[in-house]
Amino acid sequence: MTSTSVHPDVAETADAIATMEIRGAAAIADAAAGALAAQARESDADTPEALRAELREAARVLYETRPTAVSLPNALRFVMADVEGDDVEDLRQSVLASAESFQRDLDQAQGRLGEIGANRLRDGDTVMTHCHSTDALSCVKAALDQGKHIEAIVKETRPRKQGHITAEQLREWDVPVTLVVDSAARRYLNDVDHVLVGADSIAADGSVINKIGTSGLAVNARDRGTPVMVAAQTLKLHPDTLTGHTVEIEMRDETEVITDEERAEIQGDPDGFDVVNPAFDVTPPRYVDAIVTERGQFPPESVVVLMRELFGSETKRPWEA
Ligand code: RUB
Repeated sequence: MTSTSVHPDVAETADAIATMEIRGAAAIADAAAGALAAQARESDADTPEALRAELREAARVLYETRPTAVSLPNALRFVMADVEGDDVEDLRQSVLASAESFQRDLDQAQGRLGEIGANRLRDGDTVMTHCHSTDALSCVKAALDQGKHIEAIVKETRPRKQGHITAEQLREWDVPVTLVVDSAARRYLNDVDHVLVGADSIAADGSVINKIGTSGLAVNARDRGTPVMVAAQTLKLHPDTLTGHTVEIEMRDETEVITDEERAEIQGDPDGFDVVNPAFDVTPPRYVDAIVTERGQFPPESVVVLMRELFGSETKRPWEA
């Protein structure tokens, strides 16, 4: 079976994830679960085996879109973990129920995480954010709902400027926002009470993989004595790191950094330069004060315990035959 045999909704979702129309680890997980449900709902497979093969192929197409956010393979694992059915209709219903329950849990986990994270934020605090994380913003929202006044210094987050999405969301909630370019962050760290970021993946040693620039921000924050809080649902725990695997850092196209005209000029120059565009970086656990999940707040070094409890020692790869 080729990728063209997946349902158009799956192909569309995969394309939207790859091009970052759908972006952010939680949104990617939600979309992947929805796409598996679409494959099951719309399939005209006539045997459970045929439907399983289609689902595997759909999962593979989704899996191959972006490599760093573990929420994507974790979503595929969760949705396909216990699906069963002796006939096509039973199997279809099982996938639909599983995807729905995953999406519901995702939403509830973010709500719970927000309430826990909000306990770290005091009335009158200012947070500094990086990129756009719905998990991080759920902490601010819960603090606002508790009646706290929160302000934000929002890093623009080059090259794709996802900080603007954060700024817009916070303004919608009437949070006073100051937008700064990334290189201005250190200058304003003394004015903030917390650095608040999300995560695409968390490794077994407590390292946090998040949007490029997070690690520099965390190192600067440690230097200034500003606590770094990472808001990340347990879906962001990367089970493969339990067995020594590292998290792949996505390298994106140089066109996110320089224009075609700029590239054309460089190409005419024999001493022209290369452009690299890593989308994420790794913040070692010693720069992180707390990882806030829906299961509570953890020092980064102890997430390994939670990871073992939730994933065990063996992880499945349902996108493989
Ligand atoms: C987004 C990013 C976010 C995490 C967490 O990167 O790094 O901080 O994904 O987001 P990109 P959330 O824009 O490249 O996907 O908390 O919403 O899951």
